[in-house]
Amino acid sequence: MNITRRKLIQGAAAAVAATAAPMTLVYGKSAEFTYKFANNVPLTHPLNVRAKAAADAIRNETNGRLDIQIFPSSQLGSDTDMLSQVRSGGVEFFTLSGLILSTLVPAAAINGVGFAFPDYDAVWRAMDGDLGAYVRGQIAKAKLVAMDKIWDNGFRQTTTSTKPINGPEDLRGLKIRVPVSPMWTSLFKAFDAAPTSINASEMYTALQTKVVDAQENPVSVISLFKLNEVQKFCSLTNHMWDGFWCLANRQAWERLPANIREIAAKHLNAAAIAQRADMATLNVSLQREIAAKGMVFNTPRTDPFREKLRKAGYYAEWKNKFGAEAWAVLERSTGRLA
Ligand code: X2X
Repeated sequence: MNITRRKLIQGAAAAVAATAAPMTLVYGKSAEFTYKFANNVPLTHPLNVRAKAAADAIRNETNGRLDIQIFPSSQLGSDTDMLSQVRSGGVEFFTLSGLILSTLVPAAAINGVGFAFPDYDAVWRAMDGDLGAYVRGQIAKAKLVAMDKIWDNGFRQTTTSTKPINGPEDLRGLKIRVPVSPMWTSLFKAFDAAPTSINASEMYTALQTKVVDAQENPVSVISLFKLNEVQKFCSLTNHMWDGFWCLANRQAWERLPANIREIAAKHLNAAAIAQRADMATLNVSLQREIAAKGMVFNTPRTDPFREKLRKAGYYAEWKNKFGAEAWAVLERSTGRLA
């Protein structure tokens, strides 16, 4: 290493030490509980912006006793890895799509049933109501704690490098990346597509190297992961709504004194509510932004997709898997599906 480079690195280390110093001065001691908060989205995503604000508020209100550090962008591993870590306690907090969580807690995929929710009003009524309570109860049985308020990922749209999707027949044979979850695989198989399960951390490369030609995600993720650089068309299929449960390792959660737990839950839930509002604004502005950069948008009618799913036996299959009771809770917010 040459001198200049070494100096630069030493300088950078000193700068980090200098910015870290005030915290030590304010609280006079290091935190009693230092917890990791991991997730798969970039630092720029409202989930991380609001999680960071919540961590600051929690540190403040607990007089520095609980220090939550954010690890964005799958820095600690893929979703599959991070799920193992939050179960073992290697990570204390992890925000994860309910559909991916369903590999451990099958009921957690229920909000992802294709074309179930017509709009956000119906989503929040369900997720802040009976359906969310039912899923959190199932999560608790897996020895994880889910905070009351689920964070928004969004209504998912379909992008391709090849052609717009105008109807279900355009999905036939399409090589599409989906996250790792039977709910996604089953949905796209019902459309006769060729889904491949790939973690979010590998998504950009898989599209760039043409391992797959398509993927599906909310506009916010498409833009913040820069997928518009490797995808041309975005069809607003709105085929499912997906959210992030804020999960805590149960032992780590219960190790916290009750008053600290209360402060943490209060700020994390408030952050989720604020994040939902951020997402509503962002989805509109980001669509405009990536359209200006050349992404081509279209809006197909949803009825033919739903009809195809019905004919393929998709709804009947999932009703059977989730059970009549859970399905009835879902249909209370969505109307009749199967
Ligand atoms: O992996 C994805 O596609 C993402 C970012 O939407 C989820 O976390 C489910």
